[in-house]
Amino acid sequence: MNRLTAVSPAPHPLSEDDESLWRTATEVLDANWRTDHTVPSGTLYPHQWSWDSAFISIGLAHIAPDRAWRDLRSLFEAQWPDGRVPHIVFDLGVAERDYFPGPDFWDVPAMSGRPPRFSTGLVQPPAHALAAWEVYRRAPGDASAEELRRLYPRLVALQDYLIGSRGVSGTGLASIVHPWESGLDNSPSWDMALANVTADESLLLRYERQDLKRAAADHRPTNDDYARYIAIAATYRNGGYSDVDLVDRHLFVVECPAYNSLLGAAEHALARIAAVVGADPAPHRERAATITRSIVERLYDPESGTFRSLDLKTGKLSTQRCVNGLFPLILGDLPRDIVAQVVAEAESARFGINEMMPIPSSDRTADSFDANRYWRGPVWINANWLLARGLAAHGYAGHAATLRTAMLDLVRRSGYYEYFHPITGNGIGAGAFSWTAALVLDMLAEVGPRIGDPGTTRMSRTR
Ligand code: 2M8
Repeated sequence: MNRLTAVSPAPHPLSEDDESLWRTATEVLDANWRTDHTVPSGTLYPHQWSWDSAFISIGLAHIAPDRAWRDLRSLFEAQWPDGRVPHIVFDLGVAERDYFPGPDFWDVPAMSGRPPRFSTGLVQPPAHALAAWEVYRRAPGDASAEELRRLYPRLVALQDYLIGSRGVSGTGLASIVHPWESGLDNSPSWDMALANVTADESLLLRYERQDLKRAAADHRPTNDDYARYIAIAATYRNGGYSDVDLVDRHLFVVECPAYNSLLGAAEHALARIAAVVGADPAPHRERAATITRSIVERLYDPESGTFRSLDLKTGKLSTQRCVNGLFPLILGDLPRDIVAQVVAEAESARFGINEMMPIPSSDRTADSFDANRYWRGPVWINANWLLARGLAAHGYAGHAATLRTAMLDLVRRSGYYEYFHPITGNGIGAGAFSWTAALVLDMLAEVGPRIGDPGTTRMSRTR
């Protein structure tokens, strides 16, 4: 495997502590590089994951732009003819027993020159257009412009798939058909919809969980939830991954505010990319405006001043307040009065922006809050990095800086963990986790207190 021969320097002088953080983050990404992509973790996640690659590429742009583009390219080489970009691209050299559900479970047919079983049939949050734009801004030049030109039609095809085939409500929003598609897999945001899915735990006798061999059971989803995940995935697979009549035929069909915020952010990014590659930005701007409008009309609950997920099978908004409800902050065109409500929610005791700890994945005061179990309470760096960007873009530079300080302190103290205990700050899940390292690099590279106001200020590079 290629190794980065030397650690690329930060774009500006760092303190001794930060210099060491920069070096160790680089080492994590280097160790997790596999020929043409980065794995999220060498132990728990030995394949390529879709939205992980987006965050990872943003960090790689600072130290190895060629790898950043290669990572994104590898992922999009696995794009299906219908435009979907799979949530996992399998490394067929990795043994089936090393990750469940692996290639045999998903049983995807050969397509686009790919061998059978090369991926799952699910998608993940469309963070890639945003990532491609951010990589380009961090590593500008002809080579990056050429990469953007190559990726642009593929990024558009992904949006077309999500807004078309997954646009069940016809409002410009995309539905997810599995909690894994949200990336916030085990969030309480899905509890109401999952309660209507019956699954027999005996499924877990047929299909053996591998995650519990590598992570503590009380940090991972319960068997009950896992059986439901398997049942939902098997239904989609048995239907040939068809998106026809989803609401009637499928067990889980939900509109998520985080997913759709990234869908909208992708259109904003595509408008900028279009301007570079000589395409028309106007349709992207129109789509972005529609998505923001629909998120507000459909997923905002004015009484609580929060965004929730919407179960399309029952027509009900989830009652749970989770970090996905804060994600619309990443939309620059979110109406100001609603921004203020979401910021109030982020400041409240439920999420509590403060210098000691980044924002937890779920409402600290709710019965469903679980400080250890993933996406039900712990702190995740990718969510906080996105929220910090959104806060900065809406003029809350102080909050953005507070989050940035809290994230860097947490990682300095505990290491590059997958997620963190929201009270003690202890690392949980996989160590040496790629997107944590990548986003630390990005935060260290940033000049001044702002976290990447999209489209305006950014670091000045001296390298
Ligand atoms: C987690 O999800 C995978 C399934 O996709 C798992 O639990 O096995 C989530 O945190 C997801 O957001 C992430 O992309 C993935 C790999 O880091 O792990």
